[in-house]
Amino acid sequence: MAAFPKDFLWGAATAAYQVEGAHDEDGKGLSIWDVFSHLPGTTYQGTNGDVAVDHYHRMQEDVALMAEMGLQSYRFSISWPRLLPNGRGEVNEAGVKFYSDLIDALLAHNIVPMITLYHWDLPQALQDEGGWEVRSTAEAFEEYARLCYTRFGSRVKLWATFNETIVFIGHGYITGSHPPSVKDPARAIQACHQVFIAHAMAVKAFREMNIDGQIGFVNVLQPHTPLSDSPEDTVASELADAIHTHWLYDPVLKGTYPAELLAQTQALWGVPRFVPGDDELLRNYRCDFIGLNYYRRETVTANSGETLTQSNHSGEKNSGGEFGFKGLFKFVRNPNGIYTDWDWEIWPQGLTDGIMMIKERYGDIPIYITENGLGAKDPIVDGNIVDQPRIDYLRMHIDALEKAIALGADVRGYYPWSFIDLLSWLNGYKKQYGFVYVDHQQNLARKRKKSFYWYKEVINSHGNVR
Ligand code: BGP
Repeated sequence: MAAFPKDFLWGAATAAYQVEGAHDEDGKGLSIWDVFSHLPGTTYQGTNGDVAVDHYHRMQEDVALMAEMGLQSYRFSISWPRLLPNGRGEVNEAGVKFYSDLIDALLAHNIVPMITLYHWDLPQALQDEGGWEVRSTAEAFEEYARLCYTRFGSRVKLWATFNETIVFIGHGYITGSHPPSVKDPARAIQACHQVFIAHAMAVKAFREMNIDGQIGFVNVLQPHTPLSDSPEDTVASELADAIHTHWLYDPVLKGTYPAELLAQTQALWGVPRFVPGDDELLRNYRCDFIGLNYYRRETVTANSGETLTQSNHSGEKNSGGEFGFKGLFKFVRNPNGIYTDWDWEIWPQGLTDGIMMIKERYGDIPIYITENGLGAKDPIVDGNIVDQPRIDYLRMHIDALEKAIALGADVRGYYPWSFIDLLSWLNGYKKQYGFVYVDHQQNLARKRKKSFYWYKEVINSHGNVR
């Protein structure tokens, strides 16, 4: 018998910019991704989410497919500029209606909605005022969160404030590959701080408005393994843990930054700068749950050289290069690892280990696996999408998840990425993740993949058949 608790939710996930399209329809304002993706050379072969997979117009059809698959929960994000075209102030009622209809459609099929408030599509109007580097964006986020609670709060019980701060801040302010394309670690740390404050403000509003539900935060779960047992690699791996994990999880789960690292960044760059009251906000308004996005682990070695930011966006194996911070650590290929075409290591044990690491450091916090999946170029045989590698990947990770539950972790749901093929931010439409295929040659027609039928059986048997 599988160890999945009775109320465990079998879900799937997407994000607004990656599926909706209709980027300038029905009163929607532009997001930073609408603007950035139109600048030459920013994305893979100039791909963008103007149309994406047209979920905005095909929402009912997509929800019908979710229902057919037996999905028990659907994690999606709200496009902030679709509700508030200027980031604050005037409400776009057509945008509210879209999400309201989506929620109703899900509930009509007994699919539990999980909302992510921020999956990277900041209103451009707020970026123009300084984006995450200024406190007024955190204040606007609270206004946006309150609007969502008011309009959807009686129907939605699961809320996440932010998706993967390390990615949108790291790429937005250190590597420069996401908007606003800055390359300055000090500015990254300050922007990251405003995000934690925005999160705490949104949690405070959630408590003040007595919303009947749970609110959490979604982080990348990325275990680190030293390349060798040399003291240098061990230190490098510990540093990666501190910067990539503790810095992002501690403020939202413990309400404080890791003390040693905080002292170092403040001595080095004078950031993060606190304003009076920040300490209390972080301490008093912590998460009800943590969402973990797990794809891969990283193998770590000491880096005496420069900052490295090369990665594989083409899906040509071994075109990845290395990633690392000057003088601290770098991520390198594990000589024994099995890799995807985008050079991400497939290592299911990391899901068990990562969950247990979270439990050990943060205690019995409820956990949702909010993303997990395989990005691949799916084989098509006689018109059928035979995505066996995805089935194998997910099966191994469900095994790993079951192990963590058996070891005592309080995991309440599993949301593979993604429900449907969608736009990968920097990798275009070539990198597929979905249970549902989208035919870009045939007017974006939906087709069920092999994994669709497989996951349906997993859900139907509550994880027993897989
Ligand atoms: C996560 C994001 C998702 C999604 C996924 C796959 O970081 O939350 O939005 O894109 O990774 O990543 P990619 O599309 O780069 O393969």
